[in-house]
Amino acid sequence: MAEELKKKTSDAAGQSILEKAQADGVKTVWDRYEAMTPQCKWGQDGVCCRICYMGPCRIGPSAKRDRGICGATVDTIVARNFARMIAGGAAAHSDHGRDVAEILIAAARGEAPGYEIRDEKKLMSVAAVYGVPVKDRSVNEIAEDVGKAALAEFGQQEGEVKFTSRAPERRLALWRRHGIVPRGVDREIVETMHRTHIGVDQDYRNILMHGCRTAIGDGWGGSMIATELQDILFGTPGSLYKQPSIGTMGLGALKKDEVNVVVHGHEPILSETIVTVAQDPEMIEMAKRAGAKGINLTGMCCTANEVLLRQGISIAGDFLMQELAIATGAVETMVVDVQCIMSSLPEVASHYHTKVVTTSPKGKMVGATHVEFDEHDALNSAKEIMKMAIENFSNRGEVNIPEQCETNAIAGFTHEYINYMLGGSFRASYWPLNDNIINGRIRGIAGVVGCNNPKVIHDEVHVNLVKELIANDVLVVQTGCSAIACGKDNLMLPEAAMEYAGPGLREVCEAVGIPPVLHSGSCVDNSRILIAASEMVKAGGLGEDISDLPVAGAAPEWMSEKAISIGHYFVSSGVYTVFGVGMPIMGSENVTNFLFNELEDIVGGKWDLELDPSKMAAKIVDHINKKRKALGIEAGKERVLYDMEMRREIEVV
Ligand code: CUV
Ligand code: SF4
Repeated sequence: MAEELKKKTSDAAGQSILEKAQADGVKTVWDRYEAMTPQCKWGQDGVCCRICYMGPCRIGPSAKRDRGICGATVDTIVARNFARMIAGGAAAHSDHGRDVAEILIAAARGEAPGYEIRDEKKLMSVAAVYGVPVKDRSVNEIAEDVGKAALAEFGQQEGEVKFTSRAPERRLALWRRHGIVPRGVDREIVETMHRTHIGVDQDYRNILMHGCRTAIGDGWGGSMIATELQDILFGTPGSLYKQPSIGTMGLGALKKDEVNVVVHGHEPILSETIVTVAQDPEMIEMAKRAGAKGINLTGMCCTANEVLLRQGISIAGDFLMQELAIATGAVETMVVDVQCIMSSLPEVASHYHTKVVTTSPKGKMVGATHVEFDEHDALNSAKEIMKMAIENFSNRGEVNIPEQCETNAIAGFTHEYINYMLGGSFRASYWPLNDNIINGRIRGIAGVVGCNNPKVIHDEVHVNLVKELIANDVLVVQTGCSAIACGKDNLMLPEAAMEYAGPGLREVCEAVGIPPVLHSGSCVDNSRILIAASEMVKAGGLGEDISDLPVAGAAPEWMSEKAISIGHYFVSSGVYTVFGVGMPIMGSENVTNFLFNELEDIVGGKWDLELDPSKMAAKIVDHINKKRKALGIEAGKERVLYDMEMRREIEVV
């Protein structure tokens, strides 16, 4: 049994609760995955087309079926499917960004009590990008105009999405040359849907280049708007308080004797208000009257990252742990908004006392309680949810929170904070970072991001990849569930540098007092990595463009369309990006070759696929070495090869 569990998740607490869930007769994602295997090979390779109802068509190796009924080649079909994934992911991030813009406007007008402008510095920097006048105007007047300018980016039909102007000059020039600067966020998504309708764009290269434009509209548009405007409303993590947050990570963050409320999903609009309400003395008093010691708020998935970064709220788990959290029997309420919420939650919750509460009109679930979150009356919506949770405390059955040592993680390494941390308030700058890369202490930087996927052992690929990278003096920057995976594994503490980092990286971490693995936030916060990379270029000494930097991206356990959009905007921004698990393009040699090779000559970045974390690390390090060589800053360092002993050491968790 124990061996079986280890093949599902590498999280020890997760294993014990999974065992409990099985004993309780609860079906989890792993059971459903098993029931689904063997999975459809056509779908996995991206060669199944359902775009029109002459189909479905699937292209196989047999010459008889080498085209769809409409005549589409396998290249067209695979490219269209991939482009639609980009559009789906870009739509999700961007619709989130749009919501934030609307709240910012409402807050500035005084129509959203509870929300206010918390980071004026960030407001001013965004106002400058949008050309919003600031002289002799109140903060709220400026904020309203910034919100309107951001909102207009979605429906804009002509011109350029403004945040692209933050990219290095060369990058923007390259995008312009190839006609892939997004005109408006929504426009490119809609155009992707149009182009991929039956009988429109049939040239796989042309489809995928428009995919670049759409994805850039996500990374440098919708996602960046979400991040920047959230910072304005809730504070830029790290920089506001001149220190990052510290929180607990893992199922052990749930508390036996307190009312446990888990916020799960993506938008801090909701969770920030729940944080406020959880600290309300009146609510705490109510919890005590119900027999609890207090209220314990924890997060799940990207919402968790948002509230950890800004508020130091603990994280109960990543994507594959949402059902397990409920199976502890300790969760009074799981409050969800949008994205990555498993449809199984109400069913799982029905085995326990847990209430699943949906809050967004965009995301309802049969079997859940819907409390619509009204931003004009946010506090009362949050209080209603909190009261339900408190009342539910007495309905608890058996509770089993896995004993685990407390895993802390430091989080909040936004580009503003990195800047401050390295240079101090007065000479804030990226130069010290660049300098450490040039002198070879830090070999390069890898962004390791993305989801979990039951096709691989939960969290194992993330953790093993990241450990090998830091052993090779690669500083790792993380977001999303990948960040939670490594945080749970104690990699986001300064001590981790002593234990796992190579000598150069260790020296830098010790001098600055940072972990070797930096938590930069949620999925939309991948836009922070784009800005950090642009700042590195601007600080000098490492080339003229993001594609010159010794950096790489990875999503070792990805599953969502959002991950594909993120991958494609990293590539389009000039970053070598390697995914794990598999990619739904392998059915077309031409598409694979275009994404894995040809694109590099066009945009300077390219895709890659590698399932084994060790080989993935090797590819990233080799790529970084190649870039160092081109910059003339080879450190003469060979890649550290893991011998068996080192590997054993690493595997002892
Ligand atoms: Ni948006 S997209 S599973 S929560 S990182 Fe986590 Fe992150 Fe993927 Fe979802
Ligand atoms: Fe088949 Fe072409 Fe219709 Fe796709 S668009 S389902 S390939 S006929």
